[in-house]
Amino acid sequence: MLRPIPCSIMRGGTSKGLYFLAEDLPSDSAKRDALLLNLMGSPDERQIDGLGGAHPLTSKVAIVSPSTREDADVDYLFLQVVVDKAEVSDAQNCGNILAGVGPFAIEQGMVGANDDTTDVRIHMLNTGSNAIARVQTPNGRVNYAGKAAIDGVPGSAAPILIDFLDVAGSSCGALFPTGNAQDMINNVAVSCIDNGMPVVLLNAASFGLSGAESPAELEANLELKEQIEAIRLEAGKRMNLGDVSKKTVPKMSLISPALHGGVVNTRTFIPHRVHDAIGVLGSVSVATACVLKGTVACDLLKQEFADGSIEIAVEHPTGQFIVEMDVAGSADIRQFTVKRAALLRTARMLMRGEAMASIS
Ligand code: NQM
Repeated sequence: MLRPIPCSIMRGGTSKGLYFLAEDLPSDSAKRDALLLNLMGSPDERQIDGLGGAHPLTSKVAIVSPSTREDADVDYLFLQVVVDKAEVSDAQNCGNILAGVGPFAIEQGMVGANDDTTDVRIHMLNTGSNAIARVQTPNGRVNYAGKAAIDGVPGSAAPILIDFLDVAGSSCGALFPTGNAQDMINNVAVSCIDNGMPVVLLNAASFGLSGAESPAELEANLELKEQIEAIRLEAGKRMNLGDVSKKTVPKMSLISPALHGGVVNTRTFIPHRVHDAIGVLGSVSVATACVLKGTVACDLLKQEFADGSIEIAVEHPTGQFIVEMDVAGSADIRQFTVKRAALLRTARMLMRGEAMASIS
């Protein structure tokens, strides 16, 4: 028997996922995860018997509920459904899927819409941090059409402005969880940083790469993948994440000099496939490393940044990601604070209805 579950499918930024109200899913996490695996069609590389798109970027879930907190309207739990394994992970957050949470919450009547724009205050349960998403709501209805273009998505759509307020160290306990701007792991210089997403930055040149290789080329390089995974497993321990063999963090960003007028160029393992662009919070972490002394990014860029409001263009395989940050203190990792990180995303409601689960 098939069991209907109310569900929306949305594109959030450069990712796509299933959006649910928490009340429509089992409260027991083992039962919930079994249901999500079934709906997505995992484990199966093609996810042929489910709604997943056969890639980590299209095998994502947002679970939204009213918040009990004074400083938030809704709570958002992100779950990564692994494509080819029977695994569902809450160990990471996702800023792209976050872009759909504001519109979803308004569409579901959880947040009342204003006449022009509506700010949705979102508490991100994976990391215990907050974001504010500004959604366009002319005449009190969510508007998806508009002129904002983001690299990695064809066409344009209505802008959703997202402010992150307190994401530094939200997964690892500190912005630089190893206590250093730079460490050596397996004879490779790395910077381990968490400004909303745990990321290990590595210089592409350390692996004999230019940094301009395509995701497909990098994924086909098995020796490189093995080296990067070995560094990741050790970095995970040093970043207070424990055994990360079954976790999708930390992400591994290969950096190289910018090619198209940006600040830095990236290729990011998330962590086993290579991102076609770069994650939202992932790019906030990379951008932060760029402005701080002693990181592998700083060594590579040889560029100084001042206090105040700065914009960092992070290049990726399909374009650029602009991160705006209000920073204070100095470029020393011990005296530096990010007061706010802001960025632009778009989202689109693709389907609203019932997903049919083939387990009870
Ligand atoms: O870093 C992919 C994505 C992400 C995560 C990943 C993200 C973020 O693009 O906030 O958005 O790194 O797994 O959806």
